[in-house]
Amino acid sequence: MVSEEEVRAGLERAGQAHLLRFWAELAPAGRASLLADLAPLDPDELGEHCRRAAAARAREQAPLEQADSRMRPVQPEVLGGVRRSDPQSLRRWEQEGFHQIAQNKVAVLLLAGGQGTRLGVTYPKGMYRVGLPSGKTLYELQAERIRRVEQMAGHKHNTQCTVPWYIMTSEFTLKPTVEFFKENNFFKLDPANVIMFEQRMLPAVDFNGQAILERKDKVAMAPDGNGGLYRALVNNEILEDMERRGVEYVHVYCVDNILVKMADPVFIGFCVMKGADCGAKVVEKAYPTEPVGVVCQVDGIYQVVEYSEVSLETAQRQDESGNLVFNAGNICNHFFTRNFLQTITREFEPLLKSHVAIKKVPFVDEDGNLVKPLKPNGIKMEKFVFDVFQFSKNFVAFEVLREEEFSPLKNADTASKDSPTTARQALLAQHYRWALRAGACFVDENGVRIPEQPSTLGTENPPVLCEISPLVSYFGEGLEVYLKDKEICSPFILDENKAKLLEKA
Ligand code: UD2
Repeated sequence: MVSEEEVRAGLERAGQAHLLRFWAELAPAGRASLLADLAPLDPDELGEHCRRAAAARAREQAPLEQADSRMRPVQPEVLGGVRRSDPQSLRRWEQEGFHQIAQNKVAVLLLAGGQGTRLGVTYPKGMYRVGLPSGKTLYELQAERIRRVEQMAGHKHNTQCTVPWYIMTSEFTLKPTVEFFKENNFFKLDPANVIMFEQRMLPAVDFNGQAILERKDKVAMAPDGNGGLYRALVNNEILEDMERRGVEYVHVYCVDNILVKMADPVFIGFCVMKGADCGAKVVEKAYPTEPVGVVCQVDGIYQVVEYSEVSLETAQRQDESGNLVFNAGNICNHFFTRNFLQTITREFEPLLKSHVAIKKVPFVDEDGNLVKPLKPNGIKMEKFVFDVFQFSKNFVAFEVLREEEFSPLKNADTASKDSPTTARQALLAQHYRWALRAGACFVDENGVRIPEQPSTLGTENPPVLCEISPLVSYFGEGLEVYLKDKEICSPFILDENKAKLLEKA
């Protein structure tokens, strides 16, 4: 246990001794908890972090203008896509993806250390229910997609295979996530193949370069951004675990996209067959200011320019045909080879840029009063997961259809976009389209046929309620056997049991 004297000496060296200013009046429990916050912080790193935060905030506007003028759109030679590529290529990529999955070479890695502030829940976002007829949470959908993709790959290659699920959490999300998985029996996945680990937390800093005390006995800490992944991989020996399991390819994704295709065989196969070390899925941006980063080149090097760091003028720029010039929206679905991740962690992690987020951070004032600021007062420094793209030797991008693959849950239902309602609608519309394609005929409770709307995209409620379990179908495949020419009464949940009954009928 580190003593108060040692911590104090370190803080003085770092110019942060104010963090102990209420020490004398703290009870033993408060002292212990403050020491627990401070002990893991290396004084030199802390001092550097605080100095950098204040300096970065001071020059916050400058890099924007520079990056804007140096941006070029994604070049066609690195871009594949569901609409751009021919059906034979898509089929070959899918086969290749399944082949790699069947050999246990593919893992998925979930970034789940965020605080979900915009959604306004106090628990991890993955535990959220968007109000589907089945009542499933985001985690349950994801777990079932893993089981299904394992099953499909195994079936095609006559083997039993595993897609390990790595989950990066933070101090905020680790405990509830672990508990939730235990309560739900790991959604029938083998717990040995669900590997949770924690990212680092960093102090929030005020505009004068002083770390903020949130309470007399607590430093205001925040996770170090989803680019904290690379340090967390090292600290938790995750790449070693991957190597032991023979994992070569990793599909990294963020927690809140209800349509995410876990270990998508087409995307994996595309990246593998292109010999890529790093890849990103993109969608056409829905509108210029949509809060997604844009995949593009800056000075000839592929990277993502985050939505918060691009000017309105650049975001709105159009070509002669009226299309957005920077149209490749990042959906936070990335492909990395394990070798690439190894190179990043060994050589490049320290070079990753820190991005500045200016936030309202509650604090205790000089007199010990708790203050909830009305204006932003604190700097949080975050690394971004995609900032490693610049180190790729062979970067590729794959464009997917928004209605099939991207509907993020960011906001509460008071917002009109990216909310529980829009996520629910997107999933139900997708399942409705799949069911129609498989030949289902929907009727109401009186047996009267409900007119079909095959182009329902999820921007509104589909005309019927139809939810298909990922355990029955991963991307719409294999549904004819249950649905072709069947009269289906809405609401309709096609789960494994129902599928068995329909198969017999
Ligand atoms: C992310 C992308 C953005 C766009 C958008 C699409 C980044 C940096 N930005 O923006 O370009 O693709 O998603 O939906 O990737 N997380 C952590 N640790 C942290 C912070 C976040 O694990 O310290 C996770 C978080 O739990 C989530 C993911 O990273 O799963 C994305 O975080 P976000 O929702 O804050 O990112 P957003 O919407 O600003």
